Amino acid sequence: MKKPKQRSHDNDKRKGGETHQTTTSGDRTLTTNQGVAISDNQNSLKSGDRGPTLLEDFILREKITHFDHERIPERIVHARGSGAHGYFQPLKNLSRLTKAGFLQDPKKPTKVFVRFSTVAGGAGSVDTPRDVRGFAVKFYTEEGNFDLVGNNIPVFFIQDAMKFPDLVHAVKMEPDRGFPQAGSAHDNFWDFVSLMPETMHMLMWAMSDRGIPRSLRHIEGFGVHTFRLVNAKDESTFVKFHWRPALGAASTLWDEAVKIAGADPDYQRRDLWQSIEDGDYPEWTLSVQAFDQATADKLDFDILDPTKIIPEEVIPLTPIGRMVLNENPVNFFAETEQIAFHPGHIVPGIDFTPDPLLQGRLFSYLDTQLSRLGGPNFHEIPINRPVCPMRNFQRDGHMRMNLQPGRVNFEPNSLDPNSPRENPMRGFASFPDPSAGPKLRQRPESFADHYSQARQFWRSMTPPEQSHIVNAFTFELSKVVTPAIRTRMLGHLDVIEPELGKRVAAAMGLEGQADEITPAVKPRDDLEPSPALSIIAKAPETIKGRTVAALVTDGSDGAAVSKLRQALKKEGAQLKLVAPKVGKLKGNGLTPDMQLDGAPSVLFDAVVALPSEEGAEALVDIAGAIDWLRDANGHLKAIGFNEAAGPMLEKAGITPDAKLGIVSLDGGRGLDSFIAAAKKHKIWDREKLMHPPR
Ligand code: HDD
Repeated sequence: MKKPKQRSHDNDKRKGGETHQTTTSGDRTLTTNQGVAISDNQNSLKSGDRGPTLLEDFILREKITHFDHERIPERIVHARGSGAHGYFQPLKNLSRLTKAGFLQDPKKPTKVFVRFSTVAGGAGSVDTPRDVRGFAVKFYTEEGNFDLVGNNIPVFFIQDAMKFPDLVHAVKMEPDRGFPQAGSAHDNFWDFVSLMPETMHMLMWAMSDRGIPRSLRHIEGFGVHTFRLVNAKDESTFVKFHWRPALGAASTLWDEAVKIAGADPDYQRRDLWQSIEDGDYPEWTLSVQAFDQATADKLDFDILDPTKIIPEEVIPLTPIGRMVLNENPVNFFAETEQIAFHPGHIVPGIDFTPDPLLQGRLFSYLDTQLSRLGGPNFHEIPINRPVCPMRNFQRDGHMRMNLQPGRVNFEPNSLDPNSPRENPMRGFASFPDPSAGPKLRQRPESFADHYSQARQFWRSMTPPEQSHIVNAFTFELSKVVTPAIRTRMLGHLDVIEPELGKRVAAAMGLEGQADEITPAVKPRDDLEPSPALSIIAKAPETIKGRTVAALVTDGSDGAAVSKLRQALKKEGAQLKLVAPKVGKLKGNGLTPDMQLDGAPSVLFDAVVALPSEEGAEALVDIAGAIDWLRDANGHLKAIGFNEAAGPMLEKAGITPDAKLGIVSLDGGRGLDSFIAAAKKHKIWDREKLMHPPR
């Protein structure tokens, strides 16, 4: 059921656009930016109809000048992103933990805008590279904007902001050749990380299935750093923030991700957009791991170290709120591109810790907006404006929009008793963090263990997930051409877990060639695996929000199609019809949604082949149709079929086996068992047969 639409900046956006047109002439006449009505938008002003264009043509010059400046610098990282509006609602009153106003009343929603992103690629890069996903949420609270600028991985590559430019230079395209785009499989990245043991834990996450999520609706999100919540009594509690998707986390396979990149470079942006258009709103629960100083002191790592997690089994998650994304942007540039996130945008009741990575971020984000958005007034762009009053004595600068009346632009003043004043009662007061010490450039000893949690991550994975990690390292390191980088990295993998190192070395044909790496701190062998880190172990059996495709032809059984459609709808999934031609089919009146060449099976979660006998006879000779099934099989998807599809399956090398999710729909319970198989998302037992672990 569609929820009532809530949106931020309604007035700004809609009225802004319309005022311009209606006040000009009350009609829809096209005008210049100065409001002058335009009589001809097709031809420039020339001297004679074949003559040279006149410099006088102020309309042409205004239009072209504006066009020439349409792009702004893309984000140095996280350039490729997709956003949506929505709302956040606390699950209960959280005054025990925090005085933040938006976390008090479970009946009161707060508007949000979320931007998801990949990190390495440019703004026009594809959606499905192996990469970290950014998960940035702006809460428009009545006490100011709060930005939770996180990722879909709970740890970071580095421990100190000083290394961030090096990390980003290393991962992005190499500066001489301008490639690879949106990919970490190159020498620069692996050279850097193999010289920085603190990256090992995050590398395990990035090489795991987390790096290739099924969709943005299927990612978890993390605030990464330890933050503080502060209540009205000024008591502080440490927290780690976690987002959990209502649909559960899910991933693609690497071969699938690679093929999706070609089939639909906008796969994840389109999925987010379409699900919101369909009223199937993406939803997450916000949870915290809350703990006090005494608990922090007992942990075997430093809570200020952003390369460490606190396993959920040690400190469980407490759900505190729910976020629903229910409205697409009106304009991609104005909203998704111009939104400016900053971890320093916080509100009373939330505070920082001295995590050295967070501390550096507190400088970087404000600074980057100055060059990206052109000046210090980006907070006046509608998507960035707080919903609460905003008043101070900051003045002027590029693109100042607000009219600031009066002669008084300073404080203290006696000239205007109504001008803004500081407010010790309500104003933001930093928690008096007691940490201090001598001035030095030094990493604390408590940050020195770089391998124990990487090992714990490996041991927390199911066997298929471990195989995927082996394959990902093998792929990436095989793309590296400098032998010394490969063997150095193999040395690290040996330290993380000898089995991992051996398997990757064997897969690369480099057995026994790993460098000897001596860790600063011997990795622990006694950390309990954390099942919560595995996507597969906790995957819900559901097809809610998923898309199933049926391959149909002229003469396909229309009744079977509508039965399938109904059954999927009941489960919250949808059916797309794929056919050799896009026009209405003969003999059944079905209208295909997509044509076969533009709808490879990688774009769907499960597939069904329902051709007529004649249709199947024609398709059996079409490579695209056979690949459609072959890929679905290789990508471990549930496959349903009718009797007519038999020869196609045979040609694709697929043996029907209901236990492996290859199910005939002809029998009485065929449809039920197909849906049961599709709910598994991937049939992992099939993987062992098709892609034996390396
Ligand atoms: Fe960052 C953007 C997340 C460390 C500097 N970062 C950016 C975005 C996300 C993150 C999600 C995109 C926001 C958007 O959609 O506009 N960054 C993280 C996380 C980090 C992290 C989870 C570690 C825990 N970042 C980090 C460091 C620095 C930066 C250490 C610099 C010292 N990040 C930036 C930036 C960006 C950015 C250069 C680029 C565009 C922007 O800020 O607005 O300032």
